[in-house]
Amino acid sequence: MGLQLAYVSRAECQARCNDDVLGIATFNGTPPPPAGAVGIPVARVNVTVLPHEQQPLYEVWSAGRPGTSGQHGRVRFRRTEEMLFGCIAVAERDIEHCDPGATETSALHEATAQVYGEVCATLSAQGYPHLLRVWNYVPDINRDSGGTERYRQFNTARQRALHASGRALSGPVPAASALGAVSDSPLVVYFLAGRLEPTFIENPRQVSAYHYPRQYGAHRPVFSRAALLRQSGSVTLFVSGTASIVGHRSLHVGDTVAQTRETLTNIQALLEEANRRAHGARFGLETLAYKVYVRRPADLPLIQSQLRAALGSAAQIIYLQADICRQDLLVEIEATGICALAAAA
Ligand code: 3EB
Repeated sequence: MGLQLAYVSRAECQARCNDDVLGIATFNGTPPPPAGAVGIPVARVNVTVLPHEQQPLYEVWSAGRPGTSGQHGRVRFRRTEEMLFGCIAVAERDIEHCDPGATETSALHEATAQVYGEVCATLSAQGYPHLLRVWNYVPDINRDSGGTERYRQFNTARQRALHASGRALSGPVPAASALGAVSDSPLVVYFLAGRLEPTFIENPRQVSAYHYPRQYGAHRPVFSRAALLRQSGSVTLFVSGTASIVGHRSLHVGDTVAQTRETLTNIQALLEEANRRAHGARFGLETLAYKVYVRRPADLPLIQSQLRAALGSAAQIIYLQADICRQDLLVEIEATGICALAAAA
């Protein structure tokens, strides 16, 4: 059995905590003690789970075989022969404290540079050169500071840090999500990396993010729309955070239902593209696991009813409240599909 993903409660997470777990992300949760005990990396993401009365959620990645844990700089990781899960958190507060005279770049810029520098250093030291999937949680992502939106500061620093580590800035770049986190929380990044190069997929309905025109920022966001990973027994599709963007423009400004539908149309188009290159695997909308980011909690029922209608009741879906990296976007959806292959494959 290969890579597996589950979104579960704390109790369920503890029940699943064994050697096979590669890494965990918690959303408004405290880390489960068994994970800490055996050195499983836990990314603590400071975003609210929806609906509000809902318990904390745990995103659990398992490898199907025992892993080995380690740490490189501030990156905590766990790896198998095929892949590595890692996470890092850096607080801007600590940066300001260390370097109060920094004027040329913001604390967020510096935190992002440190995070990406350490992630890339970890991957070269451990020998997992291919970043597959990255999750970025940036506190106050839409706030302006020094005349520039913080998401744009993050993009500038991410691009420079990847460049400084000798990495591509377009083409073979990881699938990703970048969302807001609660004010004053640290910048939290977690990721999956592999030994073998995945297939990166772009969306025929969208301009590649790494080719966005300059109106969205001086430095482009470095991510692919999806990554397709072939392993011994399975093919995994990592779908990046996807929103109501067609071409490079945000569509249906102010209309949550229409944005949700457009986002699903985008994911469907991406799936068709992925299926053409999926080495015999087949992905369908109803077979993915979804993480849905909702800007305004009051929109939850509208979004839920659209998704239930489109995906059926069996699909695994969790909802989080988060700011999305364009002010005019109200919903963003990421997804993961894991397709078992016949033993001969
Ligand atoms: C978009 O399509 C919406 O900066 O890493 C989605 C996924 C988005 C990843 C990132 C941003 C990122 O442009 C925003």
